[in-house]
Amino acid sequence: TAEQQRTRTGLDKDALKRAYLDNLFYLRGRFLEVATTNDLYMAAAYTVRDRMLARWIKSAQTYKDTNARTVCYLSAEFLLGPHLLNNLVNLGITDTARAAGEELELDFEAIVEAEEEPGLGNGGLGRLAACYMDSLATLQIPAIGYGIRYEFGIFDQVIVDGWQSERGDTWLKSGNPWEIPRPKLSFPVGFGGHTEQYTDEHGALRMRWLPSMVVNGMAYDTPIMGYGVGNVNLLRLWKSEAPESFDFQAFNVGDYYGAVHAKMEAETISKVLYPNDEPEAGKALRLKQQYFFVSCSLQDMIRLELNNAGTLAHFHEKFAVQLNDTHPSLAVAELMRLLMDEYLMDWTRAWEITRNACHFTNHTLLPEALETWSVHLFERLLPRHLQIIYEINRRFLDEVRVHFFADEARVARMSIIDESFGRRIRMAHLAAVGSKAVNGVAALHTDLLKSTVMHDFYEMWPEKFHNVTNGVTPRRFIAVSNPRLARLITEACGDDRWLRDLACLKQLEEQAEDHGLQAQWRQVKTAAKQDLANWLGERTGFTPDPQTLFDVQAKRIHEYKRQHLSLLHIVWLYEQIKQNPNVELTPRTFIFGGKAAPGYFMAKLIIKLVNAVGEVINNDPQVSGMLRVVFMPDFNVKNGQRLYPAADLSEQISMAGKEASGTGNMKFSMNGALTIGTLDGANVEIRDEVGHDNFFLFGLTAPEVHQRQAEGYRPWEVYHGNEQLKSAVDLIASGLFSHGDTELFRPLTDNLIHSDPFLVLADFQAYVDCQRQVDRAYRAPHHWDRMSILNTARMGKFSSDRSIQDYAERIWGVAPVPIEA
Ligand code: 26V
Repeated sequence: TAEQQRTRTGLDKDALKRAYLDNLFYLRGRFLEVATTNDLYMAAAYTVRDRMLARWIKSAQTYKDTNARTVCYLSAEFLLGPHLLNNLVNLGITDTARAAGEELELDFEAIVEAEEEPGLGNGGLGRLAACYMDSLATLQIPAIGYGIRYEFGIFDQVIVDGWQSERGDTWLKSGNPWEIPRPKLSFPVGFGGHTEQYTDEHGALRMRWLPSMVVNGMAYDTPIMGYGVGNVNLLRLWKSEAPESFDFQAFNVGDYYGAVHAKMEAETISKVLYPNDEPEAGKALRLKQQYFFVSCSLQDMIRLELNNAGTLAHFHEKFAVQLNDTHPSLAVAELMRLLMDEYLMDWTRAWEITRNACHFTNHTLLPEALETWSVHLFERLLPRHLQIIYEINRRFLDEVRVHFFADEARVARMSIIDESFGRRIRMAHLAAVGSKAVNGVAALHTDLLKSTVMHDFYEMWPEKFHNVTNGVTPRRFIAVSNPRLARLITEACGDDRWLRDLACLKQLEEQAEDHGLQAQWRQVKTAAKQDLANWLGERTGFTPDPQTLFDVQAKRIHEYKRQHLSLLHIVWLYEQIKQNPNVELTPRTFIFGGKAAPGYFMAKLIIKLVNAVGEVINNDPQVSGMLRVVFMPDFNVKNGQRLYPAADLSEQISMAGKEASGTGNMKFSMNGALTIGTLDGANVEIRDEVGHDNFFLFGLTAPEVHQRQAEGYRPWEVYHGNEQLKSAVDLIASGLFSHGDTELFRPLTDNLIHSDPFLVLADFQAYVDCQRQVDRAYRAPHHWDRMSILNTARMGKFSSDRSIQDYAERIWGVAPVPIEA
């Protein structure tokens, strides 16, 4: 049985082969000859998972024994992306697994492709959580990610007649081999009902909450493997279920349909991921989701601490709770409730623990994105929490009154309750008051946070505010997605230390001018472009030419991100070529990707315009070889991994002051794309790192934007004052891209001319001029290759390892607990 054991854990080729056939037979009931692609994938997944389990158990045991402080990352979203190849890379057995596959005559790539990714997030915020889980494990920091196991993640996007159409995501339909259900690990979560006061056995007045409905949260555990270490951390996602007793009771009184209905209602809570970027998602179900996962997670932490220490007095020393935006900010009220109502602690001690356990990250300054919930809804759903929030607020506002002596205007601004239109709870205020630290996600964003939306809080508690610039994991976004580049970097650096310590990439700098490296660098890029071209050809019917410059904008579709600024440039280019077929231009392929929130009309119209412009341009023989436009459908983690390696130019063109950080910008740059961008979010820091000469900067700065708007911005004056801009806008309105329909794109062009809230027209000329410089630079290949190499070489700062190191030292005060590989 030592031999059997090795079949489960051995990392050599023969062990992998034996394990694979074993799993295929015993877990899927198949021989190779009759297995479906899904069977082949599942057997591979189980084979890899087996190799993580012993390390997972050992990690959990060691963490428990050492009593180390554990990071609990609370996030409504984890946008993990496919596990299989990532886990192979982190285990360090990709080549062995490929060789084992070959000997079994398996199609390794097809098996990797077969995985349906868990899309449990919208975009940047959810993907950041996933990168941070990877880095926490890699840095050997004990951590648990807590979230929701949505049955339906982000919708699949299909393009029908140029329009986005949404298809339900069915990531669980063929089974999820990475998760382990824990039916016995579940917690009750109440909703509704009322509260009552009572006197406990010591004569103290206490509150109890008698909810009208209770659901159970059941744990599903996924191992998160660190790179090159033995540490495996835990991602624990909660699924809502009806308590068994519930339907039984109803069944006994004969209300069978009532019972089924109650069960359905309970299961609805974790059914579907909401778009986070659509205003007016203020639905009760969303608040229920937030409370549901926060309560389960805190109950779980309390269980762990009571098992270990037998008391909750040191809860905050044991756990560093990180609130990923305001979605989990109810944790502040829920931890207070649990400590006081369930564990009979007094207010002062409970507040001390809460305020020292929680930390809050803000991810956006957009006013319409700042979460508030009506007091009304709270009264109905969470009456006890409302009381607690009132009491937190009462005590807090008294502090404000003393601190800013007799400044009632300030009190009103800072209150957790917004009294202006209907009473609403400001979740960011609750999170800030109840946390030890508040952080923004890029230097500029943190500065703006301190000077605008959280200015009063910053003045009251300057020491509470921190900046932690976002980062992304080089394991997934270089090693997994761009193996050719990874190999070349390792060769050029002499070893693969850079994958653990991205600052090592600096070594590439001295070779940036080396024509030998440059040639290889270009080959790697061209091969990735060819791969992408083939994929796009299969999916869209249009195969781009890898010899053209690949100009890519991939991110959620949003007006503030200004995909339409790029479109105006494309239309302008088209006019130039039509007017003068000999105009000197660098042949380009513009590639767009991104989902629009299902209810966001303008974003959907932008997608339609990309496709409409593409249809006309791509079919115009006069511009063939010069200009192409393609929309990559269903941009998600998996498709992102095809895009980042293939980009020559990365578009990061949001209106300055609007993009909190951006993280796609980092993924592109790591893969050797140059950036054209505004001084927004992390672009500012990327430009400082890669060198100002290696970054194409344009556009108004955040203070200039502010000033323009304060003066009264009049886009129609810009429109009438710039002939080229006017003709580009007019061309869109003319019907050229809409089969003569002059109404279709009118909402977009009218909005630009008459309102233009994101200063697209104001930045148009600067953008076009900057793109001309890009054109010129691309025509000098050695110069371009050098800049490309320098971009990759100087991306050390943007590894999520650095971000997590910052959090660990400056915010959480946690130390590594090494587990041997
Ligand atoms: C929410 C809303 C709601 C109302 C309509 C407009 C709107 C726009 C965006 C959002 C998203 C808010 C949270 C979020 O996803 N922020 C993103 O977080 C990333 C990770 O920190 C960061 O890189 C992105 O810049 C930031 O937009």
